[in-house]
Amino acid sequence: MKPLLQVLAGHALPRPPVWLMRQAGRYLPEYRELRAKAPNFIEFCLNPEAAAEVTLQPVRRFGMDGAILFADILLIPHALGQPVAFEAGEGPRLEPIRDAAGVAKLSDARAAETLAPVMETVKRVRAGLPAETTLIGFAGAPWTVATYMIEGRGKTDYENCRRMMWSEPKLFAALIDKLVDATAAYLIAQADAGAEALKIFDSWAGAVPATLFDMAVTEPTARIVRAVRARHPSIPIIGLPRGAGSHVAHYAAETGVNAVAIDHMTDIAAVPLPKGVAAQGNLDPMLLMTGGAAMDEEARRIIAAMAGRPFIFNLGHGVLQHTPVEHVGRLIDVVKGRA
Ligand code: 1CP
Repeated sequence: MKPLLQVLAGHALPRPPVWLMRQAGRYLPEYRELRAKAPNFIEFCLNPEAAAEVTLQPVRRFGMDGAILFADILLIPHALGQPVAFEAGEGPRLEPIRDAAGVAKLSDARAAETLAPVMETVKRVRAGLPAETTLIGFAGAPWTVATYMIEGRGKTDYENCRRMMWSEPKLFAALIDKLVDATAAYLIAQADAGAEALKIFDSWAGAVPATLFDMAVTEPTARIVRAVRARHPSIPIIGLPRGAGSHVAHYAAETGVNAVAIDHMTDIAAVPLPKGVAAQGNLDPMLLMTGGAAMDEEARRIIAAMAGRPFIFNLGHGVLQHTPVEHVGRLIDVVKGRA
């Protein structure tokens, strides 16, 4: 079995497998070159030839144990009919959904057709990957995707989301229900196409008021996990409840994920995960940017702290845009015991 899949099955390996969130992307010159040729980011994600190529770029250069499908969590709102645009240097812009009419307009009637190119990307990547490398498909978790759909952009204080959750819980639940169904169908299609593991990114889980955490994060994720397992009983699923702090162990137990990605704010060795659930993480992406002896030491410290447990080396969040390419190569060498 491939090393990453062994760990996701609950086994501890002498050397942890490694991949990095956002390992494909703007820090790589070969990514920037291809990206510059695409008219816009959504079209780039929905171009199987380009998306398969950028998925493979970091694996070719550095030999990670996992390849993460090149796509974006905002393909789901796009597929449900909500206009999504990426403005250069400004991040995503969506027409915000704030009322029942906005939620009612979302339709999954054409979602499978819109997302079909992603499945073609999955097939191409599977065909082009080294035998030991695992292809990880993914989607955003309903809460994190909803933050963009409600606010209309990233990097906010989630004020409209929190207002809706508290004052119009039925409306919020209706939006989450649509996202659960669309996301489960999307992940099942990725698994049908050849994804070997799946990841559910709840990047903004840390913004949810504690009282509402289960309603917004744990339960929607658990529903997606159950739906995927009904079709693909043995596909491993990684959850990232980023910023969830004290909720992480509860999230792991209640969602039924096989692995939990731990952010860099959390002491990874101290998280009480259920038996057999793997941990993934959690080097600070800033340390990958700054590099040097401090990076090597921290990587070795994390590996030593997780020895004997099912563990996948990764960052606590995505590779930052201005990260020197050499630092990424060095980190992979350190984790693989080549340096
Ligand atoms: O023009 C560009 O090149 C845009 C930059 C970019 C890239 C490279 C975006 C826009 N998305 C992606 C790819 C991407 N996004 C991947 C595949 C590449 C890889 O991981 O190697 C994945 C898994 C994502 C997932 C994603 N998109 C998340 C969850 C993971 C995380 O980083 O927390 C989120 C929150 C997004 C939204 C998003 N996509 C892009 C931007 C600029 C943003 C907004 C981020 C924010 O709100 O701060």
